[in-house]
Amino acid sequence: GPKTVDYNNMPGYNYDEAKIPPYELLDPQRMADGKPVTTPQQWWTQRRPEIVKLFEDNIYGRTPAAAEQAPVRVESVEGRTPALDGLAYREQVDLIFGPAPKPGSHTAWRMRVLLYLPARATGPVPVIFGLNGGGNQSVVDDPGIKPTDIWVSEDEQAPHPETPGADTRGSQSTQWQVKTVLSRGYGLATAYYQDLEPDAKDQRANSVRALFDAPGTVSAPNEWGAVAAWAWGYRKAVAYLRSNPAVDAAHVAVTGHSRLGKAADWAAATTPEIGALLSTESGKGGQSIQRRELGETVKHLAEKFPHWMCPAYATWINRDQQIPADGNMLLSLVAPRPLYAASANDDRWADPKGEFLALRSAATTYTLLGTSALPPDTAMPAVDRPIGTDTNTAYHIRSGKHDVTAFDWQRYLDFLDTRWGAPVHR
Ligand code: GTR
Repeated sequence: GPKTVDYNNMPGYNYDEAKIPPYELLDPQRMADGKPVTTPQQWWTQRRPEIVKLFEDNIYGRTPAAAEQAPVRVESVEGRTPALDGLAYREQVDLIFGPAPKPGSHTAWRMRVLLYLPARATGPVPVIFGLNGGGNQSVVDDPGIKPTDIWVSEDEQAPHPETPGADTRGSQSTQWQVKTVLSRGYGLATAYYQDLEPDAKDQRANSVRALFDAPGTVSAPNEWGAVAAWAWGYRKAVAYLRSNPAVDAAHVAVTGHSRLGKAADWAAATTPEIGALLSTESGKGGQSIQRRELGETVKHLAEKFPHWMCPAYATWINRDQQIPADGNMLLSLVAPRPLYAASANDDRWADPKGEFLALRSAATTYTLLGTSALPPDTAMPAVDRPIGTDTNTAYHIRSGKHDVTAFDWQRYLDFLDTRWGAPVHR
Protein backbone atom coordinates (compact mmCIF):
# COMPACT_ATOMS: atom_id res chain seq x y z
CA GLY A 1 0.00 0.00 0.00
CA PRO A 2 1.01 3.67 -0.07
CA LYS A 3 3.79 4.51 2.33
CA THR A 4 2.96 7.05 4.97
CA VAL A 5 5.34 9.94 5.31
CA ASP A 6 5.54 11.86 8.59
CA TYR A 7 6.42 15.30 7.31
CA ASN A 8 6.95 16.59 10.84
CA ASN A 9 9.79 14.16 11.46
CA MET A 10 11.61 13.80 8.17
CA PRO A 11 15.19 12.60 8.61
CA GLY A 12 17.71 15.11 7.29
CA TYR A 13 15.46 18.15 7.67
CA ASN A 14 15.79 20.95 10.19
CA TYR A 15 12.96 21.54 12.66
CA ASP A 16 15.01 23.54 15.16
CA GLU A 17 14.61 27.33 15.19
CA ALA A 18 18.14 27.65 16.62
CA LYS A 19 19.64 25.80 13.65
CA ILE A 20 18.21 27.93 10.84
CA PRO A 21 21.14 29.12 8.72
CA PRO A 22 21.43 32.92 8.55
CA TYR A 23 19.21 34.51 5.93
CA GLU A 24 17.94 37.92 4.98
CA LEU A 25 14.23 38.46 4.69
CA LEU A 26 13.46 40.04 1.33
CA ASP A 27 11.93 43.51 1.53
CA PRO A 28 8.76 43.99 -0.52
CA GLN A 29 9.42 47.73 -0.35
CA ARG A 30 12.90 47.72 -1.78
CA MET A 31 13.41 47.69 -5.52
CA ALA A 32 15.86 45.24 -7.09
CA ASP A 33 18.26 48.17 -7.58
CA GLY A 34 18.15 48.87 -3.83
CA LYS A 35 15.96 51.97 -3.97
CA PRO A 36 13.17 52.15 -1.38
CA VAL A 37 9.54 52.19 -2.46
CA THR A 38 7.96 55.23 -0.87
CA THR A 39 4.72 55.86 -2.76
CA PRO A 40 1.73 53.73 -3.78
CA GLN A 41 2.39 54.83 -7.36
CA GLN A 42 5.90 53.33 -7.22
CA TRP A 43 4.44 50.16 -5.80
CA TRP A 44 1.86 49.75 -8.56
CA THR A 45 3.97 50.75 -11.52
CA GLN A 46 7.44 49.49 -10.56
CA ARG A 47 7.86 47.25 -7.54
CA ARG A 48 4.74 45.12 -7.93
CA PRO A 49 5.45 44.20 -11.59
CA GLU A 50 9.04 43.48 -10.58
CA ILE A 51 7.89 41.04 -7.88
CA VAL A 52 5.40 39.33 -10.21
CA LYS A 53 8.21 38.77 -12.70
CA LEU A 54 10.48 37.33 -10.01
CA PHE A 55 7.78 34.76 -9.26
CA GLU A 56 7.25 34.04 -12.97
CA ASP A 57 10.96 33.57 -13.59
CA ASN A 58 11.87 31.62 -10.45
CA ILE A 59 8.84 29.97 -8.85
CA TYR A 60 5.58 29.39 -10.71
CA GLY A 61 6.48 30.26 -14.29
CA ARG A 62 4.70 32.53 -16.71
CA THR A 63 1.14 31.80 -17.72
CA PRO A 64 0.98 32.12 -21.54
CA ALA A 65 -1.02 35.06 -22.84
CA ALA A 66 -3.01 32.60 -24.94
CA ALA A 67 -4.18 30.90 -21.74
CA GLU A 68 -5.19 34.17 -20.14
CA GLN A 69 -7.12 35.23 -23.23
CA ALA A 70 -8.65 31.85 -24.00
CA PRO A 71 -12.41 32.01 -24.33
CA VAL A 72 -14.20 29.76 -21.87
CA ARG A 73 -17.48 28.14 -22.81
CA VAL A 74 -19.92 27.76 -19.91
CA GLU A 75 -22.10 24.69 -20.21
CA SER A 76 -24.84 24.11 -17.65
CA VAL A 77 -24.70 20.70 -16.01
CA GLU A 78 -27.53 21.45 -13.62
CA GLY A 79 -29.61 24.61 -13.24
CA ARG A 80 -30.64 26.09 -9.91
CA THR A 81 -31.92 23.22 -7.74
CA PRO A 82 -32.97 23.21 -4.07
CA ALA A 83 -30.39 21.33 -2.01
CA LEU A 84 -29.20 20.46 1.49
CA ASP A 85 -32.67 20.30 3.08
CA GLY A 86 -33.70 23.77 2.05
CA LEU A 87 -30.50 25.46 3.17
CA ALA A 88 -29.24 26.09 -0.36
CA TYR A 89 -29.64 26.19 -4.10
CA ARG A 90 -27.16 24.14 -6.08
CA GLU A 91 -25.87 24.91 -9.57
CA GLN A 92 -23.30 22.98 -11.58
CA VAL A 93 -21.54 24.14 -14.71
CA ASP A 94 -18.68 22.93 -16.87
CA LEU A 95 -16.12 25.51 -17.93
CA ILE A 96 -14.91 24.20 -21.29
CA PHE A 97 -11.39 25.27 -22.20
CA GLY A 98 -10.48 23.35 -25.30
CA PRO A 99 -11.77 21.50 -28.32
CA ALA A 100 -12.79 17.85 -28.17
CA PRO A 101 -10.73 15.78 -25.75
CA LYS A 102 -7.63 14.19 -27.14
CA PRO A 103 -8.33 10.52 -27.84
CA GLY A 104 -7.00 8.36 -25.02
CA SER A 105 -5.81 11.30 -22.98
CA HIS A 106 -8.58 10.89 -20.39
CA THR A 107 -8.82 14.58 -20.08
CA ALA A 108 -11.86 16.56 -21.08
CA TRP A 109 -10.31 20.03 -21.07
CA ARG A 110 -12.91 21.27 -18.68
CA MET A 111 -13.46 22.07 -15.06
CA ARG A 112 -16.74 21.32 -13.32
CA VAL A 113 -17.80 24.06 -10.90
CA LEU A 114 -20.19 23.23 -8.07
CA LEU A 115 -21.90 26.30 -6.61
CA TYR A 116 -24.09 26.47 -3.51
CA LEU A 117 -26.05 29.64 -2.85
CA PRO A 118 -27.78 30.33 0.47
CA ALA A 119 -31.54 29.84 0.02
CA ARG A 120 -32.21 32.74 2.39
CA ALA A 121 -30.33 35.27 0.25
CA THR A 122 -32.21 38.42 -0.67
CA GLY A 123 -29.83 39.44 -3.45
CA PRO A 124 -26.40 38.64 -4.89
CA VAL A 125 -24.19 36.99 -2.27
CA PRO A 126 -20.48 36.99 -1.48
CA VAL A 127 -18.96 33.68 -2.52
CA ILE A 128 -15.89 31.74 -1.44
CA PHE A 129 -14.25 29.61 -4.13
CA GLY A 130 -11.62 26.95 -3.61
CA LEU A 131 -10.24 24.05 -5.58
CA ASN A 132 -10.78 20.75 -3.78
CA GLY A 133 -8.48 17.75 -3.62
CA GLY A 134 -11.02 14.94 -3.34
CA GLY A 135 -13.57 15.60 -6.07
CA ASN A 136 -16.66 17.81 -5.83
CA GLN A 137 -18.64 14.99 -4.23
CA SER A 138 -16.24 14.98 -1.27
CA VAL A 139 -17.03 18.47 0.03
CA VAL A 140 -20.47 17.64 1.45
CA ASP A 141 -22.73 14.61 1.51
CA ASP A 142 -25.18 15.56 -1.24
CA PRO A 143 -26.29 12.91 -3.74
CA GLY A 144 -27.08 15.67 -6.25
CA ILE A 145 -23.43 16.47 -6.83
CA LYS A 146 -22.31 15.30 -10.28
CA PRO A 147 -18.59 14.66 -9.91
CA THR A 148 -16.06 14.35 -12.68
CA ASP A 149 -13.74 11.37 -12.59
CA ILE A 150 -11.02 11.72 -10.00
CA TRP A 151 -7.40 10.91 -10.82
CA VAL A 152 -6.09 8.18 -8.59
CA SER A 153 -2.52 7.14 -8.00
CA GLU A 154 -0.27 5.47 -5.51
CA ASP A 155 2.61 7.59 -4.31
CA GLU A 156 1.63 10.37 -6.74
CA GLN A 157 2.84 8.37 -9.79
CA ALA A 158 1.09 7.39 -13.03
CA PRO A 159 -2.45 8.36 -12.12
CA HIS A 160 -5.54 7.12 -13.90
CA PRO A 161 -9.07 8.51 -13.84
CA GLU A 162 -11.71 6.72 -11.80
CA THR A 163 -15.39 7.38 -11.11
CA PRO A 164 -15.45 8.33 -7.43
CA GLY A 165 -17.01 5.72 -5.17
CA ALA A 166 -20.04 6.34 -2.95
CA ASP A 167 -17.76 6.23 0.10
CA THR A 168 -16.12 9.45 -1.04
CA ARG A 169 -19.34 11.47 -0.78
CA GLY A 170 -18.82 14.03 1.97
CA SER A 171 -15.46 12.52 2.87
CA GLN A 172 -13.95 16.00 3.16
CA SER A 173 -16.95 17.75 4.70
CA THR A 174 -14.96 18.71 7.82
CA GLN A 175 -12.43 20.47 5.60
CA TRP A 176 -15.14 22.35 3.71
CA GLN A 177 -17.86 23.22 6.27
CA VAL A 178 -20.33 23.85 3.44
CA LYS A 179 -23.39 24.12 5.69
CA THR A 180 -21.69 26.58 8.05
CA VAL A 181 -20.67 28.79 5.14
CA LEU A 182 -24.21 28.76 3.73
CA SER A 183 -25.89 29.40 7.07
CA ARG A 184 -23.67 32.47 7.49
CA GLY A 185 -25.07 33.85 4.21
CA TYR A 186 -22.12 33.12 1.92
CA GLY A 187 -22.10 31.07 -1.24
CA LEU A 188 -19.54 28.28 -1.61
CA ALA A 189 -18.10 27.21 -4.93
CA THR A 190 -15.55 24.55 -5.69
CA ALA A 191 -13.99 22.44 -8.44
CA TYR A 192 -11.71 19.43 -8.53
CA TYR A 193 -8.10 20.49 -9.01
CA GLN A 194 -7.11 17.50 -11.12
CA ASP A 195 -9.68 18.52 -13.76
CA LEU A 196 -6.96 21.07 -14.63
CA GLU A 197 -3.88 18.92 -14.26
CA PRO A 198 -3.42 15.47 -12.71
CA ASP A 199 -1.13 15.92 -9.72
CA ALA A 200 1.81 13.75 -10.73
CA LYS A 201 4.95 14.29 -12.73
CA ASP A 202 4.84 13.72 -16.48
CA GLN A 203 1.12 14.51 -16.68
CA ARG A 204 1.62 17.58 -18.81
CA ALA A 205 -0.20 16.01 -21.77
CA ASN A 206 -3.29 15.70 -19.57
CA SER A 207 -2.99 19.26 -18.30
CA VAL A 208 -4.72 22.39 -19.55
CA ARG A 209 -1.15 23.57 -20.09
CA ALA A 210 -1.00 21.41 -23.22
CA LEU A 211 -3.78 23.50 -24.77
CA PHE A 212 -1.63 26.62 -24.91
CA ASP A 213 1.75 25.43 -26.09
CA ALA A 214 3.61 27.79 -28.35
CA PRO A 215 7.07 27.49 -29.89
CA GLY A 216 9.75 28.03 -27.26
CA THR A 217 7.49 27.81 -24.22
CA VAL A 218 7.71 24.10 -23.39
CA SER A 219 10.58 23.43 -20.98
CA ALA A 220 11.66 27.08 -20.98
CA PRO A 221 13.12 28.00 -17.57
CA ASN A 222 9.99 30.04 -16.88
CA GLU A 223 7.45 27.59 -18.28
CA TRP A 224 4.38 27.55 -16.07
CA GLY A 225 3.94 24.55 -13.83
CA ALA A 226 0.96 22.79 -12.30
CA VAL A 227 0.56 25.29 -9.46
CA ALA A 228 0.20 28.08 -12.05
CA ALA A 229 -2.25 25.91 -14.02
CA TRP A 230 -4.34 25.42 -10.89
CA ALA A 231 -4.10 29.16 -10.21
CA TRP A 232 -5.33 29.76 -13.75
CA GLY A 233 -8.28 27.51 -12.91
CA TYR A 234 -8.99 29.71 -9.88
CA ARG A 235 -8.96 32.73 -12.14
CA LYS A 236 -11.35 31.18 -14.68
CA ALA A 237 -13.72 30.00 -11.95
CA VAL A 238 -13.76 33.44 -10.36
CA ALA A 239 -14.45 35.05 -13.75
CA TYR A 240 -17.39 32.69 -14.22
CA LEU A 241 -18.73 33.31 -10.72
CA ARG A 242 -18.53 37.07 -11.17
CA SER A 243 -20.65 36.71 -14.31
CA ASN A 244 -23.34 34.82 -12.40
CA PRO A 245 -26.10 37.28 -11.39
CA ALA A 246 -26.63 35.46 -8.08
CA VAL A 247 -23.06 36.32 -7.07
CA ASP A 248 -21.90 39.65 -5.62
CA ALA A 249 -19.05 40.20 -8.09
CA ALA A 250 -17.10 42.58 -5.85
CA HIS A 251 -17.00 40.00 -3.07
CA VAL A 252 -15.55 36.76 -4.34
CA ALA A 253 -12.90 35.31 -2.04
CA VAL A 254 -10.63 32.37 -2.73
CA THR A 255 -9.30 29.74 -0.39
CA GLY A 256 -6.98 26.77 -0.65
CA HIS A 257 -5.13 24.38 1.57
CA SER A 258 -1.48 23.39 1.31
CA ARG A 259 -0.57 22.73 -2.34
CA LEU A 260 -3.90 24.29 -3.30
CA GLY A 261 -3.09 27.12 -0.92
CA LYS A 262 -0.01 27.77 -3.05
CA ALA A 263 -2.33 27.90 -6.09
CA ALA A 264 -4.84 30.16 -4.31
CA ASP A 265 -2.01 32.47 -3.19
CA TRP A 266 -0.64 32.81 -6.73
CA ALA A 267 -4.16 33.27 -8.12
CA ALA A 268 -4.96 36.05 -5.65
CA ALA A 269 -1.58 37.65 -6.27
CA THR A 270 -2.18 37.87 -10.02
CA THR A 271 -5.97 38.34 -10.25
CA PRO A 272 -7.24 41.75 -9.12
CA GLU A 273 -10.86 40.53 -9.43
CA ILE A 274 -10.27 38.16 -6.51
CA GLY A 275 -11.66 40.13 -3.57
CA ALA A 276 -9.96 38.37 -0.66
CA LEU A 277 -7.56 35.52 0.09
CA LEU A 278 -8.09 32.94 2.84
CA SER A 279 -4.87 30.95 2.72
CA THR A 280 -4.59 27.82 4.82
CA GLU A 281 -1.13 26.43 5.54
CA SER A 282 0.20 26.93 2.03
CA GLY A 283 3.68 26.48 3.49
CA LYS A 284 6.94 26.53 1.57
CA GLY A 285 6.46 27.61 -2.02
CA GLY A 286 3.39 29.49 -0.75
CA GLN A 287 2.87 31.77 2.21
CA SER A 288 5.86 30.58 4.24
CA ILE A 289 9.45 31.85 4.09
CA GLN A 290 11.61 29.59 1.93
CA ARG A 291 14.76 31.43 2.98
CA ARG A 292 14.14 30.15 6.54
CA GLU A 293 15.45 26.64 6.39
CA LEU A 294 12.96 24.97 8.71
CA GLY A 295 10.76 22.11 7.54
CA GLU A 296 10.30 21.65 3.81
CA THR A 297 13.10 22.82 1.49
CA VAL A 298 13.34 23.92 -2.12
CA LYS A 299 15.08 20.60 -2.81
CA HIS A 300 12.13 18.60 -1.50
CA LEU A 301 9.57 20.61 -3.43
CA ALA A 302 11.57 20.60 -6.66
CA GLU A 303 12.44 16.90 -6.57
CA LYS A 304 9.28 15.37 -5.13
CA PHE A 305 6.93 17.56 -7.16
CA PRO A 306 8.91 18.51 -10.28
CA HIS A 307 5.68 19.39 -12.09
CA TRP A 308 4.55 22.04 -9.58
CA MET A 309 6.93 24.92 -10.25
CA CYS A 310 8.79 26.25 -13.29
CA PRO A 311 12.02 24.52 -14.40
CA ALA A 312 14.14 27.41 -13.04
CA TYR A 313 12.90 26.65 -9.53
CA ALA A 314 15.30 23.71 -9.32
CA THR A 315 18.26 26.07 -9.70
CA TRP A 316 17.56 27.20 -6.10
CA ILE A 317 18.07 23.70 -4.67
CA ASN A 318 20.47 23.97 -1.69
CA ARG A 319 20.37 27.74 -2.10
CA ASP A 320 17.16 28.38 -0.16
CA GLN A 321 18.70 31.46 1.49
CA GLN A 322 19.19 33.10 -1.91
CA ILE A 323 15.78 32.52 -3.44
CA PRO A 324 14.76 35.86 -4.98
CA ALA A 325 10.98 35.53 -4.52
CA ASP A 326 9.57 34.46 -1.18
CA GLY A 327 6.27 34.07 0.70
CA ASN A 328 6.26 37.57 2.17
CA MET A 329 6.55 39.03 -1.33
CA LEU A 330 3.81 36.72 -2.59
CA LEU A 331 1.39 37.88 0.10
CA SER A 332 2.35 41.52 -0.47
CA LEU A 333 0.91 41.16 -4.00
CA VAL A 334 -2.54 40.67 -2.46
CA ALA A 335 -2.52 44.15 -0.90
CA PRO A 336 -4.74 46.03 -0.22
CA ARG A 337 -7.35 43.26 -0.38
CA PRO A 338 -8.41 41.37 2.77
CA LEU A 339 -5.94 38.59 3.50
CA TYR A 340 -6.15 35.90 6.16
CA ALA A 341 -3.19 33.55 6.51
CA ALA A 342 -3.66 30.51 8.74
CA SER A 343 -1.14 28.08 10.22
CA ALA A 344 -1.46 24.97 12.36
CA ASN A 345 0.68 24.29 15.39
CA ASP A 346 1.57 20.71 14.48
CA ASP A 347 2.46 21.62 10.89
CA ARG A 348 6.20 22.04 11.35
CA TRP A 349 6.82 21.06 7.71
CA ALA A 350 5.13 24.27 6.56
CA ASP A 351 6.97 26.34 9.20
CA PRO A 352 4.15 28.23 10.96
CA LYS A 353 6.51 30.93 12.20
CA GLY A 354 7.64 31.50 8.62
CA GLU A 355 3.98 31.87 7.63
CA PHE A 356 3.48 34.46 10.37
CA LEU A 357 6.64 36.38 9.42
CA ALA A 358 5.51 36.44 5.78
CA LEU A 359 2.11 37.88 6.67
CA ARG A 360 3.69 40.46 8.97
CA SER A 361 6.13 41.54 6.30
CA ALA A 362 3.39 41.69 3.65
CA ALA A 363 1.43 43.96 6.00
CA THR A 364 3.94 46.76 5.34
CA THR A 365 2.63 46.96 1.76
CA TYR A 366 -0.91 47.33 3.07
CA THR A 367 0.28 50.20 5.22
CA LEU A 368 2.04 51.81 2.24
CA LEU A 369 -1.22 51.59 0.31
CA GLY A 370 -3.05 53.31 3.14
CA THR A 371 -5.12 50.45 4.45
CA SER A 372 -5.22 48.89 7.91
CA ALA A 373 -2.68 46.18 8.66
CA LEU A 374 -0.77 44.43 11.42
CA PRO A 375 2.02 46.63 12.77
CA PRO A 376 5.56 45.45 11.91
CA ASP A 377 6.46 44.87 15.59
CA THR A 378 3.61 42.39 16.12
CA ALA A 379 4.70 39.26 17.99
CA MET A 380 3.72 35.74 16.94
CA PRO A 381 0.39 35.12 18.68
CA ALA A 382 -0.46 32.27 21.02
CA VAL A 383 -2.15 29.19 19.61
CA ASP A 384 -5.85 29.67 18.74
CA ARG A 385 -5.64 33.47 19.20
CA PRO A 386 -6.37 35.19 15.86
CA ILE A 387 -4.71 38.59 15.37
CA GLY A 388 -5.18 41.42 12.91
CA THR A 389 -8.81 40.46 12.27
CA ASP A 390 -9.81 44.13 12.62
CA THR A 391 -7.34 44.99 9.83
CA ASN A 392 -6.92 43.69 6.27
CA THR A 393 -4.15 41.31 7.35
CA ALA A 394 -5.31 38.58 9.73
CA TYR A 395 -3.46 35.54 11.04
CA HIS A 396 -3.87 32.64 13.37
CA ILE A 397 -2.00 29.55 14.41
CA ARG A 398 -4.57 26.90 15.24
CA SER A 399 -3.90 23.97 17.51
CA GLY A 400 -3.77 20.68 15.65
CA LYS A 401 -2.36 19.25 12.49
CA HIS A 402 -1.98 20.17 8.81
CA ASP A 403 -5.68 20.33 7.91
CA VAL A 404 -8.63 22.69 7.48
CA THR A 405 -11.10 22.73 10.35
CA ALA A 406 -14.31 24.38 11.58
CA PHE A 407 -12.11 26.76 13.60
CA ASP A 408 -10.39 27.99 10.43
CA TRP A 409 -13.69 28.50 8.60
CA GLN A 410 -15.39 30.30 11.49
CA ARG A 411 -12.48 32.73 11.74
CA TYR A 412 -12.51 33.26 7.94
CA LEU A 413 -16.24 34.01 7.97
CA ASP A 414 -15.92 36.36 10.97
CA PHE A 415 -13.12 38.14 9.10
CA LEU A 416 -15.13 38.56 5.89
CA ASP A 417 -18.13 39.76 7.94
CA THR A 418 -15.93 42.49 9.42
CA ARG A 419 -14.23 43.46 6.19
CA TRP A 420 -17.24 43.30 3.87
CA GLY A 421 -20.24 43.48 6.20
CA ALA A 422 -22.20 40.39 7.16
CA PRO A 423 -24.40 39.15 4.29
CA VAL A 424 -28.03 40.19 4.57
CA HIS A 425 -30.48 37.32 4.47
CA ARG A 426 -34.02 36.50 5.42
C1 GTR B 1 3.37 17.92 0.89
C2 GTR B 1 4.23 19.04 0.38
C3 GTR B 1 3.78 20.35 0.94
C4 GTR B 1 2.28 20.50 0.84
C5 GTR B 1 1.54 19.20 1.14
C6 GTR B 1 0.05 19.16 0.80
O1 GTR B 1 3.74 16.69 0.46
O2 GTR B 1 5.54 18.77 0.75
O3 GTR B 1 4.44 21.40 0.30
O4 GTR B 1 1.92 20.96 -0.41
O5 GTR B 1 2.09 18.15 0.48
O6 GTR B 1 -0.37 19.60 -0.27
O7 GTR B 1 -0.70 18.64 1.62
